[in-house]
Amino acid sequence: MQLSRGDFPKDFLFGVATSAYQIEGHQFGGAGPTHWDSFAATPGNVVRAEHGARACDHYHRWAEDLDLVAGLGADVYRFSTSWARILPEGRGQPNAAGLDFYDRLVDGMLARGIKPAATLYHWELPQALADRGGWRNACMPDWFADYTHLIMSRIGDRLWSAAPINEPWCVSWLSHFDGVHAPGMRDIRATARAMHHVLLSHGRAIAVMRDLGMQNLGAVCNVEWAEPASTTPEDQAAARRYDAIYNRFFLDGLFHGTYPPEVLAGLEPHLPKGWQDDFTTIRAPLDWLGLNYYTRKLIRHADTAWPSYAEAPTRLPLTQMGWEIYPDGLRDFLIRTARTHTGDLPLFVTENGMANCDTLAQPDTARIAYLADHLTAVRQAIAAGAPVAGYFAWSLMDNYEWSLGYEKRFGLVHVDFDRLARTPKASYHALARWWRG
Ligand code: IFM
Repeated sequence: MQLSRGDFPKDFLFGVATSAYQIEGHQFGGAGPTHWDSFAATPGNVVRAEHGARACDHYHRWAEDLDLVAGLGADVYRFSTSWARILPEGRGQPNAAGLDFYDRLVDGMLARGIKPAATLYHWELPQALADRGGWRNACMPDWFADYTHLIMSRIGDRLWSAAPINEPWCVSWLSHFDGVHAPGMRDIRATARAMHHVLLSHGRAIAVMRDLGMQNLGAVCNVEWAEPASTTPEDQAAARRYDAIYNRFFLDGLFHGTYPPEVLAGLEPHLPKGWQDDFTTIRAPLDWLGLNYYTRKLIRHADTAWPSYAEAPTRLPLTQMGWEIYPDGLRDFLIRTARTHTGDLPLFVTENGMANCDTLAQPDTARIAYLADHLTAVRQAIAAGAPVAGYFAWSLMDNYEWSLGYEKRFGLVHVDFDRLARTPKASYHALARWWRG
């Protein structure tokens, strides 16, 4: 399928996204230890115990990588700053080399005509803060606000946009309830506190950035379309609980100043005292909302403790992650979110893409089809009235896929992790044709 810029509204923006720990090479440049380093060093947590010490060595190869972004014809580059690179202990003494690195990176984008879109936290919590309870600790919003002030005083004047926290569900639920990401906890109380503190930290960071005079501030939530596996009332209620935990908890907090009753049924006893008083901060007005969308889940009732749901098998094709390919979910999410939460606020698809068993010998035609189908879903959402203003492909290049290590390849650019050579895939060339056309 051929797509082009002309298929989208006049000012629609196209971009690619990455994150610090997944590409930079955390051992370089004086960054401090993070909870991902300890998580990965613990046997059984990460495939082959792989970690982000070298990753794609973007720390040294950033100029070549920004040339690749420019070569795509991208308007915007969504990157993240690493808290532990800027403040190796999480607080206190900054790492001058870390601040300098992000200065160079932002200037490098501007020099190539690329708009810099920063995210302040994409998961590499400084270990010193993890030692103090991490996202469970009620001091996190203060610490996050201090970190925000430090880095944004340095680069905030040149950013096109900024968002505090990538994917609050992953930071809290996936990491403290499912135990799949660092810190690998499975504890309902830790989960409730992390979920609330993540949103409160978001609100504090927005306030800090507004005080610095920054504009175009947003939030980035990952969303998953949930459908009941059958028409039974039990399965329907299970799908609603899944949707409430995964999607609506964060959107309701940010835009309605409430939490869904389905979530409070399980988490309310574990939320920090006085949580109801924090919504003025959490609901700080935003300039846009970003949705990261990859897949849908079919959900059935399970006879377990709350939240009493389980995933049901699907018959649709899967990506290398085992995720169902379901572009309609992106269309429906964009339409639903505008209707239920954001109204006229601009929406961005801040991540979308697929992992594929890519080799240099084969063109990644499956990824080209995935991207075309999801961009078509975006067009359908726009036609239905959703104010979608941009789309970011995940990811610029193959990188560290967290607990799944380096074998899940999401990149438009192939990375040979021995030689660190970058080779644009067929999907890179297809996007470049569409975005330049
Ligand atoms: O690689 C991740 C990214 O860090 C956050 N969003 C989902 C991607 C694919 O799993």
